[in-house]
Amino acid sequence: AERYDVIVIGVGAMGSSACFHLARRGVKVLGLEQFSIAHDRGSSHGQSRMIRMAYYEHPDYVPLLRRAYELWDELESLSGQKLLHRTGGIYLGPPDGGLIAGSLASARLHGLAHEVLSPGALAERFPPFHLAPGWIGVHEPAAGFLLPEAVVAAYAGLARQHGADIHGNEPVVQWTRAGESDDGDIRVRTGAGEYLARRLIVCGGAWSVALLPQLNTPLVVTRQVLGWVRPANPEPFALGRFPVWAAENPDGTLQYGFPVMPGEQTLKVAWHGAGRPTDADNLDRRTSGDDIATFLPALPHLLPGAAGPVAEMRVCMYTNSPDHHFIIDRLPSEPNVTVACGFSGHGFKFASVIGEVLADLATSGQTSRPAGFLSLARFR
Ligand code: PYC
Repeated sequence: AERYDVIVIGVGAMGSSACFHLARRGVKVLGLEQFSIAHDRGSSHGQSRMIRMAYYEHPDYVPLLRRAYELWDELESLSGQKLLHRTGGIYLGPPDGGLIAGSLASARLHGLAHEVLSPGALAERFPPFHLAPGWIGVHEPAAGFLLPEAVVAAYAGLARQHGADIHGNEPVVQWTRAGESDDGDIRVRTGAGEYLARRLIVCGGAWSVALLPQLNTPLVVTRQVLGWVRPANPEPFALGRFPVWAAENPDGTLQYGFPVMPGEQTLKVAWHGAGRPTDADNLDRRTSGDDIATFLPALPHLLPGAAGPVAEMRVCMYTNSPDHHFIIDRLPSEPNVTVACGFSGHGFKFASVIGEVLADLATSGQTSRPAGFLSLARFR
């Protein structure tokens, strides 16, 4: 069996970044991906992923986001590609709701640039948006979106340039501790062969459930639908004029969306809430009227000019942790195995820094990045 310093299972958002960070440190790394590199079967496809700093989910994410932004800038310069569009972001909802109150709490605690918009100011500055009675808006200039497929391909390509072996279309059958005599090495078996490594990183997205029975923490995989609608006049929604946005529903879930991409006539809108539970291998990729109902009825109230026929839908997955916060840790029962999972529908924007943290944890057992709040200890 060929021997590596580190094997990474899952070369999606987190895994491609981990492979890059490891390889550029001179670590001998193998990335194993069951589908092609930058595929549309998991959680990192569908044209765009939002990035924001005034993090309503918890202020502890903000220091990680600062580093994530630095690393996104670095990825753009290393790859020579535009991967992050800073469009600004508009958040809409009741002032005491999770989205507005949480975003403002993070912005104020960490001194992040933002502006509270009264209904009058919003109407003047961002006319396409309509506020419900009693709502306010928050504008965050640093927000925008990433191009997920291009990011995964760029990280995998750069990892290869630094000497990483990245194998696409090679599903992992099993990983085990190789035995005491092997000093705790990890053995990974795929359909094509067997590999040994000192350390293993598992970032299997929705497949983490099957890959990590030792996790002892339930992960719920859900089916999520992304929609593209065709407004009568796409111009006000064009990239360069229109921001990314999120609006809070009464149940705390969000509607959200993106600008019209250059050369296109449709804009992406979707619902951020846990969809119907699924198994990663049995995801129903067909779409129906029930799926349309998750994003289209909100548009006439929020963005009347954007409401139009549905042009396309795509299906992806969330892997939800019990508290909807990420899980980044070494396995207590297998300290040579580092895991990153449970991104719960808000992880992609962190992929640049998560890869760095995974490289730290796998090589030295610790990281100077403030990711301790994401450890498994919180569930014990
Ligand atoms: O992570 O920013 C996010 C997000 C918005 C909607 C779904 N995820």
